[in-house]
Amino acid sequence: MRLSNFFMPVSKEAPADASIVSHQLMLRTGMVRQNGAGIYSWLPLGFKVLKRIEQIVRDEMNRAGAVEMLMPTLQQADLWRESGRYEAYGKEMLRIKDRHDRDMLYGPTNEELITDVFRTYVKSYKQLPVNLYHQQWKFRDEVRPRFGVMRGREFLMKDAYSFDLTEEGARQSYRKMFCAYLNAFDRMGLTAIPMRADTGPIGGDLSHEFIILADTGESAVFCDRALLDLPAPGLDLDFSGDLVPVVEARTKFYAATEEMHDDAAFGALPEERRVSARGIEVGHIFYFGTKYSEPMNAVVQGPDSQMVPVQMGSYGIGVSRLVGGIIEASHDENGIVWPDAVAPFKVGLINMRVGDAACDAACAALYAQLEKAGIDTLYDDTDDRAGAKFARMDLIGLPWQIVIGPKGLEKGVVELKRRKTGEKSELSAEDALRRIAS
Ligand code: 5CA
Repeated sequence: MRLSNFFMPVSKEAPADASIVSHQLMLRTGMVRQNGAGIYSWLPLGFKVLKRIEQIVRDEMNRAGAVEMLMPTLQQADLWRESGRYEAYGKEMLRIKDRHDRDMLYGPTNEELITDVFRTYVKSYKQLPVNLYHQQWKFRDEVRPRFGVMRGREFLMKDAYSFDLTEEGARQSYRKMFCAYLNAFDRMGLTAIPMRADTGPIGGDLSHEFIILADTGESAVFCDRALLDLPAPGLDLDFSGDLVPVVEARTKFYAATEEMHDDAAFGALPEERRVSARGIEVGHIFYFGTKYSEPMNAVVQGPDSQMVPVQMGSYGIGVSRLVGGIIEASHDENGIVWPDAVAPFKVGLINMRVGDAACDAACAALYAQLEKAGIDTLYDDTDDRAGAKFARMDLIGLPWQIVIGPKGLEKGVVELKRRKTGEKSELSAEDALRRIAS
């Protein structure tokens, strides 16, 4: 992408109405534009990151055997009356009437809708297990939308729903999601810690929140330091195998959110292992048995011909919240430092002297090669001052920068900079390309 042709309204000043660094940086880099309290337009740069996160989530859901679909944002109130949640959900739910005076709502979550899909088509235990997910916008009329996309009113969520015949089957589905989450967050460059959590309006008795540690996190969290260094299960994990040890390797350590915190158990840890911090909830998984299947009559015929309500769980990831969360976890005084896997572009190519025939030709040639190699590149072909170009490239935080100027070209070299470390080297354009591609 040529910057002269892109839409990236970067501003120099820190916005006055943003209190945390990720929100400030998202506004300064022109990733989002607020349209109302907790409601945002995703401008091209922010949209690219959102799509990258969505794709990682999709890969890891698919790898764990979940199947993607898409449900609507608007739902019929009648389904929620069946589960009993229409009244129970309270003011967070945006209630709407259509022209026929029918009660509708903008979905804050999808347990009812997916249970209705399931009961329509699945009648026998032989069709189980099933895990269906989508990535769709939700609306929750939060009392205090704040911190930009981290606590929005309209936000993008990945929500998956599992259906099993038995409780043990449902627990296995839960474990698959548990492991898939660790891999997905790891791919995004995050250390997400599963913590025992309260189930709130979703319900059920088994639940983990996946928390990344950050000073600006909304919740107080407590965990064993050992959890910070545990590697993710890895992309070669066999999801059809025994996942109990993989999950237990994590759940054996103390980790809890404020609501579930047990001071005595935490205090029993050696002091140097006690981590008391603030965290951002990027995912939340639930096992709730028959809470929805029973009232909504989602039953299947079991092996003994009896009709039984299915065992369910639901599994959410805050896709749009993650954009802010990743910035909270990865930035420095000059701006964002995108982890490679979620960066909007992999490379920023800076032409130091636009209009100079040699610089223009060298940049055009390298830009073409990068694109040909499938390396997403933002080519700064504007005639802004060199200093302004460097600052802007640091601010938007692409993993690699390549600077091409007249002095280097005389020596036959370009400058390659790794944003994360600030490490710079001079090398030929071909070697720069090779380094980035590896
Ligand atoms: N139905 C279940 C799981 S599918 C559910 O709704 N879970 S949840 O309420 O915990 O939401 C799932 C994830 O969405 C949360 O972990 C969080 O990362 C994200 N999320 C929740 N509320 C907001 C919000 N107001 N703004 C941005 N992200 C949010």
